[in-house]
Amino acid sequence: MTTTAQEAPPGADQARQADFDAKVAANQRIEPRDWMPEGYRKTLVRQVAQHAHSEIIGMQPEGDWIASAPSLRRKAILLAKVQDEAGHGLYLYAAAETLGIDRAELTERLIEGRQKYSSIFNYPSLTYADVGVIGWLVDGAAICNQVPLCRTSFGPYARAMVRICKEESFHQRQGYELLMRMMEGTEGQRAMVQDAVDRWWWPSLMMFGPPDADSPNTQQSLEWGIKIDTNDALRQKFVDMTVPQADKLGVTLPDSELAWNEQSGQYDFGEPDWNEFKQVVTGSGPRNAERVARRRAAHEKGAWVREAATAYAKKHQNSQEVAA
Ligand code: FAQ
Repeated sequence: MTTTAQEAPPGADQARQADFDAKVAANQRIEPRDWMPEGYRKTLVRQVAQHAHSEIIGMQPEGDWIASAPSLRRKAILLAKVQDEAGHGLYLYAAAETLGIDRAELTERLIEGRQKYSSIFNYPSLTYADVGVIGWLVDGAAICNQVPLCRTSFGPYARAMVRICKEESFHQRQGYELLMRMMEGTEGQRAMVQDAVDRWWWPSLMMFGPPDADSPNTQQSLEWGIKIDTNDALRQKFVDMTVPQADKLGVTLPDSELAWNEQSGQYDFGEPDWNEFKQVVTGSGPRNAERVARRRAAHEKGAWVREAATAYAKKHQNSQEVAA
């Protein structure tokens, strides 16, 4: 039997699989042109797309405050942060495109509710203190989750993460600095900060995903080197990092079970409301409908820009062909 150029010779799949496994075991990067198992590709498309969508939808809760930021300085900082988030979304869509899926298709999946984005962005930002708390807690959780992903096995995703993490770290500091200033202010400002912390603490813990025992993807993703740590391990790391920061800030974290455990050398903490998490992830959170509707409206409003850019690119290509 002969084989065509497209067909792999017998045994080739096992050889490719062995090569892939060896690269992952040696912590080498898998690159877009390398052979990869279909499940690996699909898992990455799901995770990277969900991550990209989160950055883009994540522009909304803070973006709501750009027009009413309390000073020119705060407005400039917030504008820069929200623009960074757009940039993160674009790096991540570009990383997903190297897996053979178009950004336009991923956007369709998002606005049709076929793909998820982070649960955290389905909560409202009610006061300006929320801007600080999103920077401190939400970006703080994002950093805990994403620093290990700089070592994820898929090259384009890992490289995007390096740049994103640098910017997230600035984001977290700006949030903490804003809260420090508010805590030095009036009684009313301190109460605003505490109220925002009370509302965002538990949703921030949910960002890390379901408990390991209920996480269908973790085991396989760890084996493929897509994930480096489990959801629970990262949640614990976040709590241990954040409690001393809360003390320094002078706020109380809304968890009566939070206590230092001498034996484990970590903080014990309470269980998030996983029923609420399920509701939010399946589309029934406080702001799901509004977030997706706004993204859809922005996409429809931008149709003429995409059409014009495509027409321009085509014209440019045609004139180059004529000149050649
Ligand atoms: N929200 O089996 P697992 C940011 C889904 S970026 C919604 O544990 P996995 C920056 C999960 O997709 C924030 N869905 O899943 C910023 C899966 O769905 P399926 C985003 C969630 O993938 C800051 C199902 O549940 N970061 O914040 C969530 O192994 C400030 C089962 O879960 C990333 O995306 C959730 N929280 O682990 C921007 C980081 N958790 O299978 C603006 C990269 C789980 O039904 C302002 N992603 N699900 O389709 C990851 O590390 C992982 O995907 C996890 C979930 C850890 C999120």
